[in-house]
Amino acid sequence: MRAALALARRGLGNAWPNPAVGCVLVRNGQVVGRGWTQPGGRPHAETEALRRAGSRARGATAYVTLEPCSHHGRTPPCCNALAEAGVARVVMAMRDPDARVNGRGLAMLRDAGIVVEEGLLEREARALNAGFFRRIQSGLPVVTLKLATTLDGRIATAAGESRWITGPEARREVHAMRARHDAVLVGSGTALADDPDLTCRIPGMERVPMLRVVADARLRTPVTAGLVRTARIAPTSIVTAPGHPPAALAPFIAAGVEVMTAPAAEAGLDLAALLAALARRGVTRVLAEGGAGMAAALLRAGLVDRLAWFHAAGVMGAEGRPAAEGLHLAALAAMPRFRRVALRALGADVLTEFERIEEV
Ligand code: AOF
Ligand code: ZN
Repeated sequence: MRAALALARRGLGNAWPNPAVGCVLVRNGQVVGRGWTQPGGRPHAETEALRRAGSRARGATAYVTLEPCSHHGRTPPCCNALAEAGVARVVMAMRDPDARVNGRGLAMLRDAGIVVEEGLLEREARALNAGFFRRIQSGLPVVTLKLATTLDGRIATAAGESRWITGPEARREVHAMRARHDAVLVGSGTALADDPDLTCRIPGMERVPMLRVVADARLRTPVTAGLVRTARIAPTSIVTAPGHPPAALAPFIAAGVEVMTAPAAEAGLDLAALLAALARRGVTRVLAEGGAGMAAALLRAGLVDRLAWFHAAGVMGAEGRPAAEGLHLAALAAMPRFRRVALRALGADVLTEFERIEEV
């Protein structure tokens, strides 16, 4: 199951709207097939593993990180495929909460005479596809907020200079992080100031299904921005407030940008509504990359599930621009708090990862 989880991880950031599933087929103590959910969500992991195993799947045990599907989608259910291949036993980490499956897969396998066990490494499997489960259960994706700051939490000098605060190792890690997410989100201020690319440029890790999303209530993004000009190569969505005249949207649509709307809020857009719109589009994992207004708004709304904070060993002082602006804390008790889950040195920088502490 650990091997199946490692395979599943390969699908993070490109299996959406489907969960990233892994499958290992074992016969007589030997691995005879391995598979994971393919880009765009099909073929499923089990199909891939069975294809590789061929006739060696007969009598094998399938270790799957999620309950095999029982519904007819673009292809017949994985349960049928497992039964037809003669798989003798299926060990699944957990059930699939998708309403079309949710226990039906398990029943189908048992009806076919297959021995079924569930719950092996369930916690790990749940964490791996937290985004998919969140989308199914509450119509939102999970959100990682990425920040790259000085030791005193600054993201740019007073003059706006920010390239580069962190070194090449940290920046490469940001690219890898993008590849593991379904969508990368920035505010229009960042799109204007940095003209970022927001792709993963690590060879072999480019992710075509990844969405680049600009939250832009006032439609300030210039049509000449890189994100707009490259929209046909790497998909770009602009989420804006309703009510802009069609003529204002037309140049973006003509450039291949997907224009979505979300209700406006005091400063910008209602980010919960924006995230819900992305979830309806199939997005399960969002990497928010700034700027300071977006970071504060996400934190204030309690929408940050995970923090990825890169610290460069430098100091800018209070004149530098802060990482989160507009948090408006009423009291210390209201401060968003996180639990550290990982700590790593990257060149001269440090990456600390945190998880939200759920209120009890
Ligand atoms: C599996 N193995 O690798 C994945 C599964 O749209 P479809 O037909 O591809 O079905 C999508 C649903 O299948 C998805 O919502 C989830 O319940 C399940 N994903 N199932 O047996 C896989 N990715
Ligand atoms: Zn399936």
